[in-house]
This record gives sequence, C-alpha cells and structure tokens, in this order.
Amino acid sequence: MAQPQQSDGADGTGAGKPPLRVGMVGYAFMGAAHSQGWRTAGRVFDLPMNPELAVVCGRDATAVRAAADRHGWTDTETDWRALVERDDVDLVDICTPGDSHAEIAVAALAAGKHVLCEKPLANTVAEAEAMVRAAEEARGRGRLAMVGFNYRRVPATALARRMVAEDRIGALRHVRVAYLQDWLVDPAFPLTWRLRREQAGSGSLGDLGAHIVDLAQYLAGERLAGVSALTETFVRQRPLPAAPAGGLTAVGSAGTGEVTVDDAALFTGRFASGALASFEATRYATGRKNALRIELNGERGSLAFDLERLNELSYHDATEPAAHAGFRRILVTEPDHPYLDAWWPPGHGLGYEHTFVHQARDLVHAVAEGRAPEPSFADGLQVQRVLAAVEDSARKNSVYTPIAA
Ligand code: SOE
Repeated sequence: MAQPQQSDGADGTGAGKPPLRVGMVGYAFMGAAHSQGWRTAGRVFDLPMNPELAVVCGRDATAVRAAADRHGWTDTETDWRALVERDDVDLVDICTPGDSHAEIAVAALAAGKHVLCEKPLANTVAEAEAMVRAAEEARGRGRLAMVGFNYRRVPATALARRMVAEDRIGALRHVRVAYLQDWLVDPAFPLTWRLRREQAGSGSLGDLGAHIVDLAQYLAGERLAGVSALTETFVRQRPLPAAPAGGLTAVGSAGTGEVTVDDAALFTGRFASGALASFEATRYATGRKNALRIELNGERGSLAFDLERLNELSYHDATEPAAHAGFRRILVTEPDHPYLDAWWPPGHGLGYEHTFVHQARDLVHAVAEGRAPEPSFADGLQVQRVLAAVEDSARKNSVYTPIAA
C-alpha cells in the first residue's frame, strides 16, 4: 500500500505525524458521529498518528458529496468495493446497517485495511464468526479490527470500570441494566431499516441490547453464562417510509408493511461468577430519551450510571460507617478522570459525541502501537452469541439458555 510518511497537516493538525487515512462507508446518524470523532480526536488529544478523513462512501453520488462537504471528507465513492481497494485508505470505518457489516469488513481486512465496525458486529452469529476469522488472519499481517461499542468511552463508565478493577465494590452480586428510548411510541413512525429483520438483524435487542450486554460485561469484567428472555413486538404494521431514512426521524407514505423485529427485549442473566443480571431494551419507554442505566452491587459497594446524566457516576462505599455512608455523586469532569485531561478546565462536562472522539483516539493509539484494540471482533461475536441466546430463549417462552462458548 502506498504509505506517505508524514501527514501534510493540511487541516491545521498533525503535521509531521504519520497519517491514518480513513475511508468511511455510510454517512447517516452513525456516519456523522464517527466523522466528528475522526475530525476532532487529533485536535484534542496528542495522537501518535494523524487521522485524515480521506474518503466517504454512499450509493447516491450527489448525497454522498453533500455529506462529504458537511462532515469534512476529501473524496467520495459510490461503491464500497472501490473504497476498500483504494491505496490511499488505511482504515475502513463501517457505519452501515448490520446486513452489510460482514461483507465489507471481510473484504476490507483482506485488502489490508484496519477496520472499525459499528455495533452490533453483525446480524447473525455465523457472520460474526466469519468476521472474527478474517480479523485473526489479518492480525498476522499487522491489521487490526475493533467494534464500536462507544459507551465504554464515556468518562464515567470508564471510571466505573477502573473502580471495579480496583476492587472498590468487592465481589459482584447484581448488575441491573436498562436502555430506554421512546422514539417508536408513535404507531405512525414509519417502517425504517431498524424495523426490518433482513437489514437490522433484530430490533431493540440488537440496537440497544447489544450496548447494554457489552457494557455490563465490560464493567463486571466477566461474561454471561446464560439468559432467560421475553421479547415483544407491540406495533406489527407501520407506514412505509416516504424516503430512505438513516437516523431516528422519518416521514411515512401511503402503504404499510410488517415490522419483523422485536420492539422490546427483557432478559435476566447469570454471570460466570454467579452474579445475577437483569436487562431491558426498549424504544417504547415513553418519556425516556436515551436512558442507558446501569447499576452494579458488590459486597462492599455499588456504582450507578445514567447516560441521561453522563457526567456523573454514583458510588456507595459500604465499608464506611453506616451513619454517613450512602450514594454520593462523583462529578466526572476532572483531569484525573479517564479522557478528561485533554478537554476543558475542571468541572466542564462532555456529551454523547465525545464518546466517538475517544473511540477514534483509542483506535489511533492501538494502530500506532500495533496493539489489538478493544472491544475486539471476538468481543463483538460474544455479544452476538448473547443476543442469539436471548432470541432462542424468548422463542421458548423464557427457557434458560446457556451462551455458547
Ligand atoms: C438508536 O436507537 C440509537 O441511535 C442506536 O442505534 C445507537 O447505537 C445508540 O447509541 C443510540 O440510539
């Protein structure tokens, strides 16, 4: 691959550093979020390589050019196959619906690119397995693959992980997780791709459940052994969309079509250590906008986080005298907290988009250091196996279903 030694720093950052030339497939909601991550990471963090927004790909030439101009990409392609073969792309970032993740990732790794793939890793376990095989093979050639579970990179969740690893809550007993949104409450919301099994793989389960399974396992530092689940589709027919819609807003047209995914998933799980977990993923929690809530209860303390208050982490230290123990709020805005030494003066908070900047930062470091990034494709496959076990259990009316190793 043609590999310039130094970035020209044309965008005002990174001059003299080796470039990491990114080619991104898809430019809707996630594409916009990833663009912001790539654009900002090198301006905030002192990175060992300079990410360059080289090429963005979408099927409609006019629309993709407009997206490129809006988000700061230099060039465009209308066929992802052309993008993955380009000599001036080092890393392929996949921001498409799940049905194309496997094909693009496998081709990109075979073409010698590093890969970042949005969650869930794939639509099926078989696809995810093929992606892991491709990633392992590419690793031998020095190419790296990562899946985009961005909520690991909220400073407060990263701090929670650090505190669990420092043994501040002791042996884990409970993990209680919910991811609650309400953008599907209106039955007139059209049948966009997130509601079609052939494109999205599953509904709330893959969209939101994948996040909370990953986050719960990441914070706990261990994996689920099995699950019992219920799923439901509340609204089975919806208006067809008037135009393709990538984000969470869309306009309907005359006809209707069938919703082929779950609207909500509710499941309990058992961790390998014996700790118990509960999970709820829904887009029908009226009034809840982006409420990813997680609480961990250990023998010696508890931690709690809510994405709707993402600069805060609650901590109860049960070893303190009962008279003044109790949950206290840690404002996660200080330079000692993960990622925060590079941002604003102490006390000035961050938001949703910063998780994508941190994701880009961490991946650039991994590439520069030749170190396997996390979460890996193998981590993404394991989450996929949990999702498959949830669907299996729900089909059998909540029969306990072990997670395949
Ligand atoms: C929509 O439910 C959505 O955008 C998810 O697809 C994302 O993964 C999540 O981070 C926010 O909500």
